[in-house]
Amino acid sequence: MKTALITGATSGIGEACADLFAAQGYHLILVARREHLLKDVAKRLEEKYAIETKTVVADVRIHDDLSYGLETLPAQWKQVDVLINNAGLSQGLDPIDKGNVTDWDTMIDTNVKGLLYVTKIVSNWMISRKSGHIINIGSIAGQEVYPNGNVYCATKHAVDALNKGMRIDLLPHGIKVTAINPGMVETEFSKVRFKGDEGRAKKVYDGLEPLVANDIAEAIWFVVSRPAHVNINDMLIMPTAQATGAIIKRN
Ligand code: NDP
Ligand code: 8X3
Repeated sequence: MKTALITGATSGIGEACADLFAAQGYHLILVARREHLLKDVAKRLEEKYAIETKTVVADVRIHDDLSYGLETLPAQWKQVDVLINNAGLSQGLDPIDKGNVTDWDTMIDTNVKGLLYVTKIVSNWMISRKSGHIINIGSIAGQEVYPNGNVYCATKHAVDALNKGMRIDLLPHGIKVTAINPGMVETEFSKVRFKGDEGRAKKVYDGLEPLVANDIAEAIWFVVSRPAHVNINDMLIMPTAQATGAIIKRN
């Protein structure tokens, strides 16, 4: 039986990955801040797929809490085959001179530092077993920059660099590293970016068919299920209606 650790498992891409990996018989370690949602996801998947789960209620930005939550897992749960570094967010969409400093800190702390904190702990577990696969959720925003995307794009460019760096550093240990870089996926992402403004969030997807979270989960499953000698370094996945970060065809 294999185990996947998924950060940001209460919603969107992370929840879809939890569902798909559970369907494939994986045991799951699910990490996020919203305890009630995390427990609901875990219970639903245990009942539906007869798998086992562990939930770790933690904010990936707070190193000591995260470290305590992960390091106190029973030893057999530290045999993680797949880590999906998915927890992340955008806050605001403003020109650089108008940006909110707290929003910048939140994005940098979550998308970059949080991903690093999780990776340091779990990569050590993988190193001791000389196997594992780390999936980093980047973005089209990590491949190019779009107007007002400044700091979010910078964090996802950092994920792209870390993805490459991890692959080099973990090569001697037989650990695969892959970046999955989606374009627009309709999840809670825009609602979070616009701080609960549902109308503004909905407008992002007006007149086009965005990706859904399961599209990304399926791509991740494809990557993870390749033979041992094959690694997919990265994958850029866009809605058909989106050519670049900012060039979108709307009806
Ligand atoms: P959602 O908002 O639906 O999900 C984000 C998840 O991250 C939630 O489960 C949330 O859980 C968790 N999370 C956020 N902050 C923290 C934190 N500090 N500590 C722990 N968990 C946290 O968005 P998506 O599913 O769309 O986003 C998932 C990833 O995909 C992100 O990295 C995002 O940047 C990336 N992405 C999204 C795209 C899109 O268009 N939707 C496109 C490209 C990339 P909780 O609030 O319970 O902590
Ligand atoms: C999220 C996709 O296009 O809003 O990473 O930056 S986008």
